Amino acid sequence: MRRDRTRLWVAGAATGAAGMVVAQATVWALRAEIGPVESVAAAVRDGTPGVVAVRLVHLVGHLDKPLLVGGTVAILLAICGLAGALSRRRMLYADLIFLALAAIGLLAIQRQPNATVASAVAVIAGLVTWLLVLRVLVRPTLTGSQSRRDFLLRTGGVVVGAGVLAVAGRWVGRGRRKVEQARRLLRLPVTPGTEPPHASLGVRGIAPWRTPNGDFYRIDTTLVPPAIQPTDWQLRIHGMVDQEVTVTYQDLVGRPFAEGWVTLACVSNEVGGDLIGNAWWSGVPVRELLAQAGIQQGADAVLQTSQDGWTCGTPLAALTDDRNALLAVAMNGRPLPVEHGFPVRMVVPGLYGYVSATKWLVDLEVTRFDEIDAYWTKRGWAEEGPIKTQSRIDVPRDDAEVTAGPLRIGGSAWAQHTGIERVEFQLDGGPWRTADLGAVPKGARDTWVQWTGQVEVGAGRHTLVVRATDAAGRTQTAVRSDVLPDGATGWHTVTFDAS
Ligand SMILES: Nc1nc2c(c(=O)[nH]1)N[C@H]1C(S)=C(S)[C@@H](COP(=O)(O)O)O[C@H]1N2
Ligand SMILES: [Mo]
Repeated sequence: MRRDRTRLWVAGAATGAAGMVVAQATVWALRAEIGPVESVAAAVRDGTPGVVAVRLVHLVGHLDKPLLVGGTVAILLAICGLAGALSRRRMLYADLIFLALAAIGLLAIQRQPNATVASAVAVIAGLVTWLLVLRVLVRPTLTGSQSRRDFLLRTGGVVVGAGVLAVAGRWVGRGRRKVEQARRLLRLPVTPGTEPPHASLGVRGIAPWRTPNGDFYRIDTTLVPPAIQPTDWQLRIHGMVDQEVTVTYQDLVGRPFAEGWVTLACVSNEVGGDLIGNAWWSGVPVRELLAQAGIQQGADAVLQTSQDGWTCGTPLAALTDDRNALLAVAMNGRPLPVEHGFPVRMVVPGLYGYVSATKWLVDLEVTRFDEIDAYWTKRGWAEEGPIKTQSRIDVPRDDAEVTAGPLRIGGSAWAQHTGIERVEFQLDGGPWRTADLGAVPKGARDTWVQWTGQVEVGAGRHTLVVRATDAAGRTQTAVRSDVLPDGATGWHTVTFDAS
């Protein structure tokens, strides 16, 4: 009896481990950036009261990450052990625990900005593993006479199987190595871009003015980012044109380049959100290629298609006017990272990514809006997606605890392709005050701008609001609207405590 009970706990924990390994193997195989275990650990971290977290970090120093993940895994294993034990009463109880854990995993993933469908697929793979493996491990114990040898064999088999899968997952992910290699060996006629003086105000906690490639937000529908060799890449331009044009990578990088600072933003960026980044992009102005093809009367749109079949419709005018919409091959002076569209993507100043920023771009069809139905517009998002003017408070963070007295505040504001004229902030419903603005490149209107200000805060709870006015004199609306169908509006507000 006691022996059976122990076996059920062990079987539950082994099942738990197998599911987590399968989930992680899926993350590796699909090259997802973040998996369920990490996401749950992050949720635990964010859910830990600030004081406790700070204390912990001070106690354990840079060991906080492994401890956090290790601790989370240990707790999960214990819960899985409990599921094993409960399976004696009813298998359903165990299944419900696994379902609940999977639901927590999905919720945790969903709050990670760099999570993709692949992260969710990993949860499902883990859940299926849990449901199946538990049955394999506990059935014999539950139905009575099981030898110690049989129990050890089954449990051992599951552990070994999971290990093999983990190795296989990493190996499959490595299949993309060759493209990474080709990418590293490329020498492109690009410059790294120099951040203009005073673009960064040097306030701790404000997102850096230039977003490093590794920190740049990533949004796409792909499970596995397409791995395209530059030598295999071609772009076809067709539709309402005088003559079809096909360009190879070599042909493209042999043309005159243009470079510039452009801040990309996602339409699903909530007010105050971080689905936005600023980079120095290098490539060939797409209008040159469109001109070469010869655009016919009546066209007003370009349907862009990526190698994995994602599509978006872009106003023809935005690709042909003087804003330098680019067939970009480099980001911050480096060949595009695979996740950001290697070898070629589109970058159009002023438009949300979902209507313009096609990664792994392979096809441009000159057409009319009334003849196309692109990926996101089919799903209820607006046909046209100009980026809305927004401002964000980066310091203090929402719910922060600060020292009473003078407080430096700041953040970023953007009105791509119009430019920011003014940023104002308001503390505790008092008068609006004008913020100091960082510099932007000369004549540029396509990047965000940093803002900062100084306030005096007494002990207690405070509310800080920010709003921006664009170069055309339009102040962003206070009316809160959802990201669907064409981008969020409203003033970013944070509350914090001073003591
Ligand atoms: N091929 C492809 N390109 C795509 C997408 C996609 O799903 N597939 N998503 C778009 C969206 S919604 C955004 S916001 C930007 C994000 O670009 P990033 O991942 O480089 O930040 O890419 C755009 N380009
Ligand atoms: Mo997006």
